[in-house]
Amino acid sequence: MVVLPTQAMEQFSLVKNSCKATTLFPGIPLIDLSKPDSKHLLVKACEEFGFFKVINHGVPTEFISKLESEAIKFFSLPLSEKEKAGPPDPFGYGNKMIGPNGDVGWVEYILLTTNPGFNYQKFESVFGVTPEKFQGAVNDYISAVKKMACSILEQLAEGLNIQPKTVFSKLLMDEQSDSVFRLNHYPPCPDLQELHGRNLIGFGEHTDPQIISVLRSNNTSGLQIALKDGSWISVPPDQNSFFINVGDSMQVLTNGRFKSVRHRVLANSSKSRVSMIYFGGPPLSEKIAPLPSLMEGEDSLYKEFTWFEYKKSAYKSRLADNRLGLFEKI
Ligand code: GA4
Repeated sequence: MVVLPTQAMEQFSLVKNSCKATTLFPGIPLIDLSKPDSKHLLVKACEEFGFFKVINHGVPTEFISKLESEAIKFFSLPLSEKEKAGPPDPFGYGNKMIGPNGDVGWVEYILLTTNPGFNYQKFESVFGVTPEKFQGAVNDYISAVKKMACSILEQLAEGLNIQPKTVFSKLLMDEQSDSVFRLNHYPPCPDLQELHGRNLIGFGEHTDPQIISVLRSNNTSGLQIALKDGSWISVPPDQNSFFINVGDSMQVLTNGRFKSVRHRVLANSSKSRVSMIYFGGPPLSEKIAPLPSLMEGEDSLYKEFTWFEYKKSAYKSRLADNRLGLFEKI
């Protein structure tokens, strides 16, 4: 067994083992998107957890497995090769360092923008002269997942009784939508036994700044979400389903009715975890403010801001910060 020197372990965050990654929580809302009553269940899940799992999602299995195998191929390359596709500034390959402000995790990743004109040149040296296979797998996957995200957003608008039903989905459908895509690889950490009842952080606790995030992972556990009382629960992995997170912008659009969920990933001692996440965001110039039809005489809980302003401020923050705090009215 390779034993990491204590010094090397010290740069990573450890958390008390109050909730083992292996003690899985059975109560995550499960929503069948093919059922006619799903809109009400979606609203309830966004209010209670800001998190839920969907089945009968319509994303072809072939797109998922193609992208997963491309991702595994990439992450299996020698570090020196992968680094040719880095650093993530903000797009590209990253290893252990997350964001620009000193966060670290037991993770390596690829961050991409979903903009149609994105230049895959950085990946050329890694995938050969033509990175088309990787690019094709990413594009097929993103289009299918975006379609599902938009259908969920339309059902949410219907469930909330707001019109038009495209109020949320049009933000992702816009050509200028500022959405991001992330492939994460959490290598197994064999030395976890040495941590005396503590867990090693793969990806530190945070909320997602965007509107909605769509996550799919292989069958390795690690993802945890925080409940309203602040306790952490482990999400049972399910490689055939998608997990949906409410993001900060959605919390604002609904004036706090939907909660942006705090989540994190713990490292696993024996299994490697691979996840793929689509973060659906609005155009940079979009004003993010509670929808008037949801206010019913209430005051807005937030100062008005554009997505550009929120993003700028997010990139100055640490992962665990409460980014919406700066925009709350007192
Ligand atoms: C969290 C959600 C997405 O993974 C991400 C992350 C981004 C990054 O990894 O570059 C951020 C983080 C995320 C929020 C605060 C800033 C920016 C790291 C960080 C410390 C891609 C995103 O959009 O915001």
